[in-house]
Amino acid sequence: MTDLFIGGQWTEAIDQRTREIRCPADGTLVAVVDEGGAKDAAEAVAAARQAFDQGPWPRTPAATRGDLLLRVADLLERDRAELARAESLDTGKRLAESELDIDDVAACFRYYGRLVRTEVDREVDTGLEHAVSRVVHEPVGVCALITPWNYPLLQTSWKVAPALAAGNTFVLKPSELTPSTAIALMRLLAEAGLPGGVANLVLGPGAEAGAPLTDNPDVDMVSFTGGLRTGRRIMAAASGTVKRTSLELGGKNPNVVFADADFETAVDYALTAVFLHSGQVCSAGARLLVEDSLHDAFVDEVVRRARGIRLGGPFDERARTGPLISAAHRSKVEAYVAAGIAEGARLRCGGTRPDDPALRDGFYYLPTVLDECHSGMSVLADESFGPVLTVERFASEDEAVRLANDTIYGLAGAVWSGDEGRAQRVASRLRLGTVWINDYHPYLPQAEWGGFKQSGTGRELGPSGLAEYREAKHIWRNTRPRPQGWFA
Ligand code: TXE
Repeated sequence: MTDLFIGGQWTEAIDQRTREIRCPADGTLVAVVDEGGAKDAAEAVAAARQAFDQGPWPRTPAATRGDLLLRVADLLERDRAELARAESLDTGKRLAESELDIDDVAACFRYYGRLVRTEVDREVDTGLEHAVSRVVHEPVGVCALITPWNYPLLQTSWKVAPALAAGNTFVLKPSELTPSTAIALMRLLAEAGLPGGVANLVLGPGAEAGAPLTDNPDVDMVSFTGGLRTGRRIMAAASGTVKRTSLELGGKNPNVVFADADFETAVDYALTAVFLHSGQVCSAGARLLVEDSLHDAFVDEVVRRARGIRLGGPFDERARTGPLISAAHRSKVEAYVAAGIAEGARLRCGGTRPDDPALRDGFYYLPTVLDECHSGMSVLADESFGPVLTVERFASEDEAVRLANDTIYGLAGAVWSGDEGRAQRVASRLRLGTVWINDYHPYLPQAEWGGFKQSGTGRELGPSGLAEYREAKHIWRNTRPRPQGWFA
């Protein structure tokens, strides 16, 4: 096996360890891949460092880099079916969702390819006759890109595309659970003509293959998407050499429904907000906040429909959602629900594994609704990252805002109201990186994505996504140099 990609060469893990990748929907063996560790990570960083310091990529004109990204987008579209299938087998996600993910991946490469081709240096007015000044952009250097398992290739593209557009070199460390599409991407980057050493891939567990990237002095930047606890650890490790960090650490996202919202639409989206991909979405609308007068009817309808959601594997076309990523993750979700019930939440549906024998070999968990939740409960504080909806009620606009903001997270959320003025007012008071009004989950590659508060640092997507991977340099030129005479 040669699944690691270092310095333009496919190579095996130095310690020759391997890992079985199994589909979470039924446990079938998907692949056996190399499992790297600290030594592989060090080699990959050395290759990326050399490519940055001596290779052509950082000095390649931005327009040429943009052209390469556009070629990668074409290749992603060519291989769409194969990539979507690989993503579904690794994650257990419905094939139709993986296909949309691959479309979004191609769109991300296309967006940054075009953006970087059209950029110009910024001239600055010095106010002086004898001096001109401009600001240019340069790559940050060697980037460690560490990605999770819920949207493996999509999260990777949000980092790889802007990092390459800006002229960096990188080491990618995908989740040990879902490496297949990262391996495929390395092949496509090479096919598109990326010079050796610019893109490097290390596989393996976070503590062994990921952590050594985060304190290596030759790494200039760490971009990470994953859990809050890991994010804190990475920030601390990166502080030793003051690396730039860009972190997306999930959310505990409020979905705020006022009584004057369109009932059918708000119910429908409340379900999608939390149960899409079994809640394994950083922006999942896991906290439903409903106005008192609407509460009973709204929650009854959400529960009725949640009970009817069909679970199934990637290729079950009638399934609406799939399994959790692993046995360990399902245990975590189970413990979270048990804690909520012990704290006084009212279990309205779910709260257990399905009894369908056809689902026995997968890590399934039923869509779950916990009603009567209130401040101070751990179910409102922590991310479950599973198909679990908590319900709180509120009596006024002020209370809705206060409860919605009562969290250490600040990634995303929604407001539902038929009153445009109220919706805008509430949206402006929510401490969230993204607020949807009468909608849930859409995003745009050309708009920003990222968290307030402990949901992270920095921004992905949009022009700010590119700015994350660049240094701005000010170049001042004296056009008439001559002695000043101060110390004559
Ligand atoms: O994530 P980790 P896990 C949340 C979600 C989930 C929890 C834990 O709540 O239940 O995180 O999930 C690598 N140094 N999210 O354990 O550990 C790891 O190998 C360097 C939210 O799966 O954060 C993987 O590649 N790297 C989230 C990546 O970090 C390390 C998506 C993410 O794993 C490392 C996923 C270390 N010390 C989980 N430890 C989102 N924001 O969308 C681990 N890794």
